[in-house]
Amino acid sequence: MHIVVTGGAGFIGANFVRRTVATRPDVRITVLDALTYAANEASLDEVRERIDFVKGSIADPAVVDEVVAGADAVVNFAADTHNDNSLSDPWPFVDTNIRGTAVLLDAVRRHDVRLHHISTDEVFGDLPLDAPERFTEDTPYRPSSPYSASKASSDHLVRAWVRSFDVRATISNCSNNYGPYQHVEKFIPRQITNILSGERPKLYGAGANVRDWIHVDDHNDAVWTILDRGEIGETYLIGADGERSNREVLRTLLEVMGRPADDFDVVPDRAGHDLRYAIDSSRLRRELGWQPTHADLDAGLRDTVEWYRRNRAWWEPGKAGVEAAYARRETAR
Ligand code: NAD
Ligand code: TDX
Repeated sequence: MHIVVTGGAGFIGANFVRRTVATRPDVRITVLDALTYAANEASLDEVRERIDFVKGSIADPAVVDEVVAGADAVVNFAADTHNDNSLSDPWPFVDTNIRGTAVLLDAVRRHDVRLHHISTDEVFGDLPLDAPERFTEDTPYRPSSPYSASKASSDHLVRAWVRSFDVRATISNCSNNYGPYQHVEKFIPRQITNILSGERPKLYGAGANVRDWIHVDDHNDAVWTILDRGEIGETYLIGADGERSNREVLRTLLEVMGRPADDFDVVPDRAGHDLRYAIDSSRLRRELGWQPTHADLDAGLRDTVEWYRRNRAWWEPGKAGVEAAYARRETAR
């Protein structure tokens, strides 16, 4: 089997490539990645000999056509992914997430190649803080940010190409991922690397917002489950029942890292900040037999802290630039 992994130098894509190389020696992998600021080629160092790598954008029809021709499947992780960035400049999100997905769809249609499109639970908007309800495959789309609206658009495009042109595609919407190789702009790595750099963690507002955390390996196992057994044209929600407020996650990180519980700064809140995400993944579990294996979020956070401690060379070069951009944005607000 020959798969094209777009966005394979990013957080989830690189973990997917590494895991696939380790567990499925029969799978040939071509990574297509534009190597934006969010990519880190070092994430692929240990598997580089085992894969083909093409630098290029999913929004470039010529490159995409060449890479997709002859593949059996495309797994589309490529996207602009940070909500905060989408608030200051939405255009790369429109270009990659919407136009890029359309270019990919055209290519898989032309070459009759299977597509699995990676999406997010943010397409559903948010849920009230103190309510039992969770997102399901039937929840209406109600995205809040330019990022989540662009991901919602991409999902609609995939469904349109399935229905109108019989493209063989599946979609998954996953909750918040954590684990190794995540960019330091994101919540958990930002706080861990702040502490490791002698800076205080930064909590948006009161920290009451809830995210539903899943280990990146559980997400990627679910993606393979859908590639293996998913029904064409269908959507599956991926989540591991890991709901926690940002304040609670930060408390755990401070404790694990031996810092006092109040050793953080409260900074101005994100505009339009979604309150709560929560995934009901019973369809994926019932119909395809997937189960998460990293059920213990505290243990997963401890391992993640340990990974950033041991891999300073991976994150340190980009850290100052990310913090400078956050500081600029804070003063602009
Ligand atoms: P990331 O920002 O860490 O990595 C994105 C990768 O895509 C980078 O390597 C970047 O260079 C590449 N890329 C960006 N624009 C490109 C383009 N035009 N052409 C080719 N490559 C391009 O993102 P991530 O956190 O690994 O997310 C991967 C996917 O999973 C995204 O589609 C995202 O929406 C989705 N997702 C993420 C989460 C999460 O918690 N991180 C949760 C649910 C869904
Ligand atoms: O410094 C911070 N302080 C803080 O309190 C940062 C960076 C974030 N936060 C809060 C905002 C969110 O409530 O933490 C929560 C998580 O923030 P992010 O890591 O930016 O993730 P989120 O906005 O929830 O989106 C993530 O999950 C869904 C990914 O970035 C998306 O790509 C994915 O689709």
